[in-house]
Amino acid sequence: MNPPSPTHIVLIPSYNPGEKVYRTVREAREQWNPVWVVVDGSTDETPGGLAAMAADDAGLRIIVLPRNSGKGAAVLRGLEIAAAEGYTHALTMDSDGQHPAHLIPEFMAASLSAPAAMVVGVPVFDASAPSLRVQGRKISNWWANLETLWSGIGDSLYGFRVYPIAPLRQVMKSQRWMRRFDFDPEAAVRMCWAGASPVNLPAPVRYFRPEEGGVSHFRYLRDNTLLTWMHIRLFCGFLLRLPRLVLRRIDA
Ligand SMILES: Nc1nc2c(ncn2[C@@H]2O[C@H](COP(=O)(O)OP(=O)(O)OP(=O)(O)O)[C@@H](O)[C@H]2O)c(=O)[nH]1
Ligand SMILES: [Mg+2]
Repeated sequence: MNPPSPTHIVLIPSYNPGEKVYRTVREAREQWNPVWVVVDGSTDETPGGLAAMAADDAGLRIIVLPRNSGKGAAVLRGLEIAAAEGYTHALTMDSDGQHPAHLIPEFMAASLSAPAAMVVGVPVFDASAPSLRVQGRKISNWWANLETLWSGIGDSLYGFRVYPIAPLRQVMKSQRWMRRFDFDPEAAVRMCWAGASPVNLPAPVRYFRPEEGGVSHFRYLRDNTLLTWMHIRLFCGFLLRLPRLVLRRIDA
């Protein structure tokens, strides 16, 4: 079995993911040690199933939040515990089987060779991807690139990333947003502002049909409203930081 990393954890926020979570966690464990799952008030049977997996596996830890508080809030909870235990970096991935566990070692290696950077997955879509989602993310990517003065964010929405924990905690604790689906894009932008430049790596993403066990909690109206509001406040933050961003770009 892989020896535990003293610095890098895999962190999986999970909310009612269905059966796919077991395979996701197993595949992540095959690639990395330790793997932590933050169960965010799930009401399906996965809290019990995951606890049973962890009972036989010292490299797997399940953190249970009693109430659903959102993807970003669940990640932050994991980061707080990881920081207290001396870990410095976290690879976040979804619990629903869409992200490529086999690329965990490659992403961790990129982070180990550039510890101050944020390693950002750039999605490679196959035919399973709904075109509305593929096209829709171009809008979020365009805004994220404007808000960072084109600092090189390859994709603003993909949650398969390695973050340095200390600056991400600082960014999250400095304001009350980024707790739900606004976590991934707002983290990309604010981490760039904080000076963690992105290292982009391609990573395939899969979309499963419901009959294949695919589960999505993304709600078009609710979450696109959340993301629109997020880009409005990020744009205001961008205007405030514009002189600093321009100076940084000139110095680079
Ligand atoms: N902790 C936590 N995780 C959540 C919550 N909602 C979703 N997630 C997790 O965040 C990840 C992404 O959620 P999805 O609903 O698949 O959203 P998505 O992947 O952006 O959207 P799709 O492309 O439609 O699947 C999954 O691992 C979910 O289990 C939540 O309220 N709390
Ligand atoms: Mg998903």
